[in-house]
Amino acid sequence: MSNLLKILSPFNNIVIVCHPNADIDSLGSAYVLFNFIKNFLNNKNIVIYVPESISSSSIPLIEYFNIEICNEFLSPDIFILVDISSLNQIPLIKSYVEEKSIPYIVIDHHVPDEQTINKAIFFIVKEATSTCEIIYEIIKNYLTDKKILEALLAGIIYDSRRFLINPKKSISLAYELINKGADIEKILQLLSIEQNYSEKMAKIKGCSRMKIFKASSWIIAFTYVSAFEASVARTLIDIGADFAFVINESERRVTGRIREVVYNQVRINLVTDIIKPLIEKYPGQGGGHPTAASANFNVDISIENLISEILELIASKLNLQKHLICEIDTKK
Ligand SMILES: [Mn+2]
Repeated sequence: MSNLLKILSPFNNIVIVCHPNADIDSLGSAYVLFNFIKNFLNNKNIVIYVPESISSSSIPLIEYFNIEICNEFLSPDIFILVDISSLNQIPLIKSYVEEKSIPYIVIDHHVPDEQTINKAIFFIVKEATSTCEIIYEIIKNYLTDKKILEALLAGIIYDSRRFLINPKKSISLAYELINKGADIEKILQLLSIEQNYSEKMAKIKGCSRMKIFKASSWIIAFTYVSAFEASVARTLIDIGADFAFVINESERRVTGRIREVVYNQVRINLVTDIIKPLIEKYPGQGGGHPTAASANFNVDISIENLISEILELIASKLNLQKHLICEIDTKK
């Protein structure tokens, strides 16, 4: 961590950047870094910046931790990108980097975007279930404040999907944080606060509009909604789909999820096998994890077209002929 502090020491205006629709892994990481830097480097002007919106599930936690979020920043000297793999996700920051040569640091656990990493003045990017996990490993010897421990715990619980992903690591880290004083009951309670009406509606609509395909013994589900795509995709996986793709036609976006055990078996990587080939054919930006990723296109693609393209990619990865993937009649 001293490396990070050393690199930051000449800069006065530090902007910590979360990803759009910031979740608690991104916000928790930003909050912990904010306090860490404040503690060790005096007289710095630091803000946490969130482009666009905040994920609705983060709101109770923002209130509990009292995280101050800025929608603007003045003359930044350096950016710290947390839980973000590519500058393409944050066009405003990208323009500062390109036009004003503002340096940046990346701390992240997604599949790295080479271009973004190569231009960073410093990065800590590795495979982990959450960015909070990476930050914890770096600063664990300096941690004493209960809220800081809890912010890391919240990010770890959230991104591990309550210890379903990489349980051995996430449970042991949570155990360490609890032993140091984090109140896991409080955090679990904040993470389970009733979702809002529109999110519930999006999930229910998403389920009712599903198109289902069978590829050997795998179930591939597609649907469309106009918001909460990640949450809808997770719901489709929760109810039994092995692959879930949620299309937001007006925003020209597709969000995919693969069930973890399926990924371990078939090794279809959403980022490299689905999203990347799609954005090569239909220009856009995309990224994420092997089992959770999304793409934003710059051109219109119909839902039918997108479904057909994705099925084609899955078929070729599974070494299946596309016609062997059949649609399931949901009326029977
Ligand atoms: Mn994350």
